[in-house]
Amino acid sequence: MAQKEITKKGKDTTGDTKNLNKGVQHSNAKTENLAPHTADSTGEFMTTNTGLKINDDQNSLKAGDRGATLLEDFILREKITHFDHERIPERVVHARGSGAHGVFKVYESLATVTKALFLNDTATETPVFVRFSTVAGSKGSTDLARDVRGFAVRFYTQEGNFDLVGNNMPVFFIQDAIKFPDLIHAVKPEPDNEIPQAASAHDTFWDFISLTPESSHMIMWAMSDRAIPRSLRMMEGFGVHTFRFVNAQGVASFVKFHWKPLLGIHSVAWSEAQAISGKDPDFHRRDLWDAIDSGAFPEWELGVQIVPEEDEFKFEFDLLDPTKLIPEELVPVQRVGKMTLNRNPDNFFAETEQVAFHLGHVVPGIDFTNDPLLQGRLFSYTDTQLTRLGGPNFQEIPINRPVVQVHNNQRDGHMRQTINKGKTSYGPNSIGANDPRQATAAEGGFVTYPERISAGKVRARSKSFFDHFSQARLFFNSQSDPEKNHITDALSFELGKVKAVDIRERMLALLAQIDKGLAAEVAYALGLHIPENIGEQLNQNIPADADPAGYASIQVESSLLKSPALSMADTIKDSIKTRKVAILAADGVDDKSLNILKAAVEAEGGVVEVIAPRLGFLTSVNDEEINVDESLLGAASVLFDAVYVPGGTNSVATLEADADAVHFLNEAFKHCKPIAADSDAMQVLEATYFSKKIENDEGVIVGSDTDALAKAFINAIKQHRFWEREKPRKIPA
Ligand code: HDE
Repeated sequence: MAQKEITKKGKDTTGDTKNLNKGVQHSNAKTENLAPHTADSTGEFMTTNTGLKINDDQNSLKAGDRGATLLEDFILREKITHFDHERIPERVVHARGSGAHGVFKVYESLATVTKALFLNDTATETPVFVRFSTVAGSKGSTDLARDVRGFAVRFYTQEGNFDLVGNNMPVFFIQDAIKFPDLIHAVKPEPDNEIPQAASAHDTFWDFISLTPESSHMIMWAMSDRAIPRSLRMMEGFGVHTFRFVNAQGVASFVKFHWKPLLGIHSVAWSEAQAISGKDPDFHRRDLWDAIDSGAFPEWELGVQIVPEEDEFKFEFDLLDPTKLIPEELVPVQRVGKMTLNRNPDNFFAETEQVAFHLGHVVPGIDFTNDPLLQGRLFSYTDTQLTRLGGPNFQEIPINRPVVQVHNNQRDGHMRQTINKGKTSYGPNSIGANDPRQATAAEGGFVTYPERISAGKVRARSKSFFDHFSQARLFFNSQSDPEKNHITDALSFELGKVKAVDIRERMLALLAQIDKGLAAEVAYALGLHIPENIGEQLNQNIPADADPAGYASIQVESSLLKSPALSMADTIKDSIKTRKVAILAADGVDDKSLNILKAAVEAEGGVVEVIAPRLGFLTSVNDEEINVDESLLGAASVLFDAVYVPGGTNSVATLEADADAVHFLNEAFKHCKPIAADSDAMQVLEATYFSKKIENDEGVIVGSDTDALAKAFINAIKQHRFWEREKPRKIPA
């Protein structure tokens, strides 16, 4: 697809100025496909929905200027009626989301394993639309809830839409779709009082989890820092289920999908997440929007783990079990292509809200497995859109339309858009020459992989799904010490909010099955003891219908003790692109040191904001005017990745005496962020509680040579956080 570059002003080379937000953008098959459905009112007259020009949209039609209002006023009625029906039901899960457009390109042909054309042709740039989401909260809830993140990608391929509807964690809470409504009812706000919003820290969630040992592995992920990402751009994505690739010869293999962020995987601290939720509940949405708007396009590499069909039973776990991952040390992740998000939506509702993903949207070369969670999802996604989008024609909404033509004998229904010509809407037919016709596999028709199945009908769980703890333990053992501490703290926080002591105790028994040390630390925080005879306790407490096989205490040891790929401590740390740096300053600031550091950070792709006691301009020691981006009143350290204090006698004296400036630094220190200061600004650091520790503290850099200081500071920002600072475990702010 030829690329048309569009300039900052939103003009492309053909002079079309419609519907483009800022930033350099590219046209592709999907932007062209959306174009006829977009509208731009710039310079246009206002009209009714029938196209009648409106003369007065501010006053209703009245009998005399003091009323009453006349029923005749069709303009008033149309405007109010449309408004009355503006809302549609939010998604039952993943209600809160943020979307973006982009493109995907495969590095090398994957034809040996899949015939999917978009994975075969290195010249094809496939348009994508991505929606990231939290799971439990409502549409207006905070971005920083401790939660799983949805990571749904639609590829608009030349063979139809392919949706990879994944999460930022590679496993799931349950093994069978029939339990999904129970899981979601348990995590959503409690039904009597609708409390709490966007939080799992309450009785019904942990009641369900404590009775559902298969959730152990996912609980380790959900209580880890993965659940509080620094940015949607800094999360991994996973297809979760094992899918199937099929090549042109009909040979199948198993595949797990991954997304690897090129900025690395980073998180925030839990106390920081809670503060961000108050300071900027749209933190992730804004961060994604701003990055794309400024041209810092987020990128991920698509990864695949491929398992030949004959190796299906080679593993200690069942490939069909969605509570298990394939450790990367056993089957390496091959990076096969790159996705770049390069355009913000024009309209949130029309695109991000109305997009309807479905993992049943596949293309030839990609097929399903019998994972019982996957199988249930195949039903749910279309079904839910019928209520959410109001009928069976939701595929005709512009964001959902494929870039290829749609022809079939489906007709009518609410809000039908397509005007189908001809007399026939059935097949076989002779009147219409039997069109539209079916395609053979050679013509690109989708042919289901002919997997052999021979079995009796049963309502049962395979015994190969009964090991619930080995990978939970593998995950925990693979974490760095700070990551382990965060899991302990998260569990202590969450279970601390649970009122029923028996639920807390049952959770301790479950945790003890994963790691006794972890269970002991959480028990200490809760002021409880781990129940004795753990296995028996579990079996006694878990009702037979929750654990029909009595397998709650089955222990299997993974032969792999550690998987470094599971720890965020091992992520790439080579860039400060889009990281936000605060410079604290006041009148009399040394503009030289401020400007040198600012330029150095910006040269590496970082974003700098000057924060001062008041908005407007600062006057530097050399009488230079410096623009202030935020006042100390409006800013907060939790919205930044790092902080710098330049010199300048008056500036330093003002900041030292400003409680908000000192708090800013204390909080940045508490959240283990890099802090830099000019030697002349030592006074400000001395006003903080951490000043005594400066000498030994990694990530706190003081110096008078600004060039050298900037270099060290940039290296520190690349590290993201200095979690070791938490060793004493209690840092005030
Ligand atoms: Fe979903 N899920 N899910 N899910 N899911 C929905 O579909 C469902 C599951 C995921 O940004 C719903 O359009 C069932 C796993 C994402 O629009 C609904 C089961 C994974 C999104 C639904 C699961 C996901 C959804 C609600 C168990 C990771 C948001 C609105 C069998 C692999 C997509 C909608 C977007 C949304 C059902 C489990 C990911 C109700 C029944 C596992 C990212 O259909």
